[in-house]
Formats: sequence, structure tokens, C-alpha cells
Amino acid sequence: MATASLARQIGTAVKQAAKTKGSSGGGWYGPHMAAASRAIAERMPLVDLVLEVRDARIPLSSEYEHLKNCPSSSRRIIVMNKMDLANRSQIKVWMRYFEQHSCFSYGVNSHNKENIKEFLNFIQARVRELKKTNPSSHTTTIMLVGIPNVGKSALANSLHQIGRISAAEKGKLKHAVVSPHPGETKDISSLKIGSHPNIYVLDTPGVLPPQILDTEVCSKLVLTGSIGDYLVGERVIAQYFLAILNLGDEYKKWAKLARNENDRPLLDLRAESLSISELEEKQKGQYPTDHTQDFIVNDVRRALFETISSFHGNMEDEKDFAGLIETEFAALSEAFRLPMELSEEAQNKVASKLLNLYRTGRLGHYTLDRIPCHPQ
Ligand SMILES: Nc1nc2c(ncn2[C@@H]2O[C@H](COP(=O)(O)OP(=O)(O)OP(=O)(O)O)[C@@H](O)[C@H]2O)c(=O)[nH]1
Ligand SMILES: [Mg+2]
Repeated sequence: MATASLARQIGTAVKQAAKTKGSSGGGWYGPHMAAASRAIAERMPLVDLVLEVRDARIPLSSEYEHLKNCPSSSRRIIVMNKMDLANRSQIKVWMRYFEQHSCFSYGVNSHNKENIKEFLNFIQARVRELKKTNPSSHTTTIMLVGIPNVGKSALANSLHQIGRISAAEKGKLKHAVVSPHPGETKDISSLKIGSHPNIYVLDTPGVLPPQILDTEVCSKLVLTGSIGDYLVGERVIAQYFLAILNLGDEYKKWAKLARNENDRPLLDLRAESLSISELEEKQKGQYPTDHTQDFIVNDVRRALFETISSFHGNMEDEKDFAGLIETEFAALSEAFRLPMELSEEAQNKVASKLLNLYRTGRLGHYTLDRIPCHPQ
């Protein structure tokens, strides 16, 4: 399968980069991550609740290595963050999966206030349950752990903001650093999210294992942003995204944007495009946008839809598939208003712009992991 081949290519490149640039700096696992991992492991037994933050697009591939073989516990909750970027119907499927494995889980979008309010209520209910067994302690500490870039700091900030308002706290509003690049948080920091009883949340640096053997897991971590693009290069990551898009159904939703040979009035087309834009307008504020104008995003969707639907080759054939991706790059170059001749620089620009759109949810919702056939 072509995606598997691209995944292998990315996985191999990531591994190679980690080997050559690894602990001496540049790779994803350096002395800093090792130190963070130790500090988190030391604190873990001391906290009341552990929220293992994962990326809802990859609920398994984004698991935190340190908790992998730990038995499920009432002190641990798997939080599938960035649920706004994942396939909506899949969130419930994954919650059921975790329940079958005796794990508490919850889907959140850290940028959505209502969602965070509900999540905070859920946490408070869990805290009350835990306090029944240990009523002596007055302060509750919750630790957020997870791999880089899954949104731990964004979640900590949102919980702090909402919790502070509902507790009518007057203290200074704190702010954990949030960034689209992995590895931004360097130290453990504490933010208050509730009073009576006091609840504190600890934001921690993202930690990955020193080695990732599974090349497909590697590729998904790169695509979703847990491993820096610089290790592999944006072009091959964009190709990997296109491979996923080509084999899925998400692009079919853009059929109404396609140019119609029967001369459909342009106004109609505008009206339909607008209804998608209006929907996005409503969603704005729920996730950061990348500032690409709506009409360009519509052109990108149309270019992708038209290229895939006019492809008559064999998707199973690697050469045909690579040809399709090449054609998509050319069509995207036009949609992004870049020069027609696909120089290396132009290809890199197409790749970078395409990844931005994917990562801000403007090219559909994708859950990249599949429920395993056998219990883990
Ligand atoms: N769409 C969407 N983006 C989110 C969500 N939560 C966080 N992000 C974005 O994801 C990126 C990473 O967020 P951070 O909070 O810095 O991630 P982190 O886990 O703290 O990362 P490290 O500190 O590197 O471990 C930022 O661009 C956030 O704006 C979410 O629920 N939905
Ligand atoms: Mg952080």
C-alpha cells in the first residue's frame, strides 16, 4: 500500500535523524527530555490524579510510554485532546474502547470554553470520589502528562481560566506557554483550577521514548506535530497527508466546490462556498486559524477534489499513486497562487501551506489510528 510505503519512508528518515542528531541535540530525545521524564516519574506517585493527554487523532500512537504497561487505575484519565481535528464519530468509539480496557477517558477541545467547563465538572466529580477514600487531604493535585504538542499547556491554561472564574479567584491569571512546535514547555509548573477544595494542575514538558520502532507510529507523530518537521522535511510529510486524503472519504465532501462543465452560474458556486465559510466562521475561535483566506482554502479543496476524482490509475500501484501526488502538488501550487513551475522551493511552500491547513482542521477531520483487532 502506498501510504505504508510513505510511512516507512518517513519512519526511516525520523529514525535516521534521531540516530545522527539524537542525544547530542537536534533529535527529539535529548538530556532535557530525559531529565523531564525522571522529574515526572518522581512526582507521579505523589499526585491525586494523572491526566494522560493524547491527541484525539491518534489515541493509541500518542500514548505516554511511561504509563504503557501500568495497570489501569481510578487515578488516571486518558484525555483525547484536539477532538475538533479528529473524526467526530470516532471519539465515542474510542471512549468505548478505553472503557472496555477499564480506563476512564474523555474527549476535549482545549479551545472550546463550553467543552472545558464540562470537563472541569467531570474532574471535580472524580476528585470528590477520590476524596471519599482519602478525606484528610484538603488540596488536590492533578498532573498533565503526555507526548509533546498534544495540548497539555493549552488545556492547563483553559482549566485555569475557567476554574478561576467559577471559583471567583482574585489572584493573578497565570499563563503556560503554548506553541505549535513540539517541546515548548521546559519545566513543571502549577496552575490553580479550583477552590474549596483547592485543586492545582501541574503542566509538564512533553516526553517521547528515545526510540520508536514502529515506522507508522513515527509518521503519525510527525504528521500531527509531536515530532518536529525539521527532522524529516515538510515535503514528505505533506505527501503522507495526501496519501491519507486520497484513500479516505473526506475529500468527497468538497464535491460541491467542483467546477461544473454544464456552466453552473458562478453565483451558485459562490453561495455554496460561502455556506462552508460561514460554518468555519462559527468555528473560528475554537482553534487557531492559519490566516489563509477562505476563498484560497476553497480553491485548495476544489483542486484536490478535482485531481482525485479525475484520477484513473490504480491506487494500489505505487508508481500511479506517486504520479497522483505529483499532480496534486501542481494543482495545489496554482490554488495557493504560487509559480506554476514546481521548483524545489515552490514544492516546499506548497507542502508547508498544506500542512498548516491540515493541522488547523481546515482540510477535514481525520482519526489516523484504528481500533486494534485484538485486545492489547
Ligand atoms: N485544534 C486544536 N488545537 C489545539 C488544541 N489544544 C492545543 N492545540 C494547539 O496545539 C499546539 C500545541 O499546544 P501546547 O499546549 O503547546 O502542547 P503541549 O502538549 O503543551 O506541548 P509541549 O509543551 O511541547 O509538550 C498549539 O498550537 C495549540 O494551540 C485543541 O484542542 N484543538
Ligand atoms: Mg506545553
